[in-house]
Amino acid sequence: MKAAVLWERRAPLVIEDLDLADPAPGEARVRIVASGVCHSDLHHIQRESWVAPPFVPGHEAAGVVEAVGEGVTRVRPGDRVVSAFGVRCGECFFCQRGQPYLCATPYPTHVRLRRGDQAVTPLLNVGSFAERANLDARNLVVLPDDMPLEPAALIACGVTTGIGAVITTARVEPGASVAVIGLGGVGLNVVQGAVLAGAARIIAVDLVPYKLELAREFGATHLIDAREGDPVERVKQLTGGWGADYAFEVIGNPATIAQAYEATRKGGVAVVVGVAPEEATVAINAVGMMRTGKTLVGCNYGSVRPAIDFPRYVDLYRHGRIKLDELISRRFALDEANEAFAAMERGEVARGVIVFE
Ligand code: CND
Ligand code: ZN
Repeated sequence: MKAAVLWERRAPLVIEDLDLADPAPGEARVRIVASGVCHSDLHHIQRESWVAPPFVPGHEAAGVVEAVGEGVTRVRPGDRVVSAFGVRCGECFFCQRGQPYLCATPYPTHVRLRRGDQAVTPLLNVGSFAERANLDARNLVVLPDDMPLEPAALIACGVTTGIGAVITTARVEPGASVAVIGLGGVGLNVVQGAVLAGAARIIAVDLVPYKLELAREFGATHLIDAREGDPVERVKQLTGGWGADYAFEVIGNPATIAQAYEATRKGGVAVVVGVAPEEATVAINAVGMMRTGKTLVGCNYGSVRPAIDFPRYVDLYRHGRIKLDELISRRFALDEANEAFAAMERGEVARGVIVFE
């Protein structure tokens, strides 16, 4: 089975022929049809991270179930599915509290993929830059027959994280002002989440003119090119001098996280969506935190509950209330995976998607 493998941090991905084990108890073997290209994969490729190579990237996938392991009742062969990433055991302190995105159960360690004697890790418990993957059945959500798999794949991360940040994490209310810093596959979904929430002012910030244009198409009302000066001052100018009710950082950079906090008005909410480097810290004036009464909140996976929220996003798409096809700027074959990341780094795509025959 063909898969893209990272053997060494910062090296190019290599297409390999891997052996895939039979699905273990609780797993389903899924033939991957589409896998979105998310910056989180690139962080694991480029930065020191908690996942050691070799691994197969890809955590934004949809496909068709081919076989199921012992005890799997959620899905059957032939089901078309989208997969969440990570682990949601349903049993731990956090899952019991209805916060499965914080699940405390460790990732499984049994070997699903190998090349010869070498075990290869599926990134984030998915590893969908591969023709097939054994996926934790608890992560799978069955799709209706009329839901195409390419847009469905995006629900697995970018859509859920971005829209979830607005709707589930921050609970933006109608009429609010929202600033979004970083307009990639995730940030554009923050923009369309703000539209869904009824935000009145949606201020989109990026360094790339094409991203600003995309943000307008997704519903941004004001655009800020951050190359032209401090975006914090511009956000304040557009919000009566106070700052936005809500500001979202969707890059993963301590400097822009601080910008999001500064661009939030007194009493407002700044949301950290971007994944910063492991050791990074953010400098925020301490007494200002008290005086301004702002909330600084982290958004892990859009605070999502896949079984509840994925079908909602499918329905919103089917009723024309959210854009998914428009997020797919370019399709790549698996052996173009390196080029797919390069296109993302050059700012040329909203989302790239790896598609399989
Ligand atoms: P992508 O690379 O598509 O977008 C990032 C955007 O930020 C690009 O449009 C850049 O031009 C823009 N940008 C970079 N630097 C600046 C700057 N200084 N000022 C303004 N704009 C800038 O990435 P993505 O949308 O796939 O992912 C964005 C982040 O979200 C990334 O850190 C990823 O790891 C993270 C994320 C978080 C979660 C979660 O659960 N919270 C889930 N998935 C991805
Ligand atoms: Zn992602």
